[in-house]
Amino acid sequence: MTDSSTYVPPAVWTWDTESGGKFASINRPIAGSTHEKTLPVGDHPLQLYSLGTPNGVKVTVMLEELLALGHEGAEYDVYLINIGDGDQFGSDFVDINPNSKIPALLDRSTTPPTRVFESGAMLIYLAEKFGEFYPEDPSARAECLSWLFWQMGSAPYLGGGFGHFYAYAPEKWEYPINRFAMEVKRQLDVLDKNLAKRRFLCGDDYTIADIANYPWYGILALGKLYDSAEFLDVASYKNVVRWALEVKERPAVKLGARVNRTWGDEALRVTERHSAEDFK
Ligand SMILES: N[C@@H](CCC(=O)N[C@@H](CS)C(=O)NCC(=O)O)C(=O)O
Repeated sequence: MTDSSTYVPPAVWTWDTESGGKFASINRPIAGSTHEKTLPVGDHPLQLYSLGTPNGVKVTVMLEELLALGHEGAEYDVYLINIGDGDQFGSDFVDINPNSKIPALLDRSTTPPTRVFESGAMLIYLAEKFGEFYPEDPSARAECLSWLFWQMGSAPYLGGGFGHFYAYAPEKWEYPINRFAMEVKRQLDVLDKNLAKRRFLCGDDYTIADIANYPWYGILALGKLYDSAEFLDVASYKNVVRWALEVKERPAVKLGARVNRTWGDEALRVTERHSAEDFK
């Protein structure tokens, strides 16, 4: 790779260099499948293909929350998609998610089956399908959607920006780390100021906005993302920490966070989930 101080972009970018960094081997500039691959299908209406990253956990937490409320229709099979091995480029997966990223959801209770890609779209789909964690009043719903879409728009700066350059890039470059640390601290302050006035992101009730934000900003505030707690001084965002500590204790959050985990405490990993028995 060219030194950043001497690099002059060519007139037309070409895909001919190894960028380095943790995910270099799976990144490519084209869409579509690379190989034929049939996905497994279980007995339940909802089939999820995912991995236990923050975007994947949003959906498994939502499903566990729905099951905790007694919605049997929320029973799901979830299969592991190993993005390091390129499973997201298999033909069946790309049919569900043309964007080749986990999570991907297929609802087989409809005819034809309904595909859903983008974790935020899945939260809204499930919230509407089961009538939970989503305010009915249009103004309250708009506030909930605002914080949900805030997360969808903001987290790429945290993950793809700050996390990439602080934790995964092949070298530490001051310019991008400064730029994204500044933005992530601003985002934490946005949340902190909101949570100074509210118990949950949209008010008194726990909603899909909390479910979407917790695996990113809650985990960050609890000092468990990118080993960055001291660098970002996350403890100073006291309202975010208070909110994260409350959400963390929800039984469904604990269960959902274990699903599709292939790292961390082995005793807690549930690499595939087909029923509540899998947690035992
Ligand atoms: N906006 C998408 C982001 C999904 C996403 O970035 N997934 C990552 C893992 S957290 C992924 O599958 N990466 C594989 C790749 O980029 O090839 C969502 O929220 O569903």
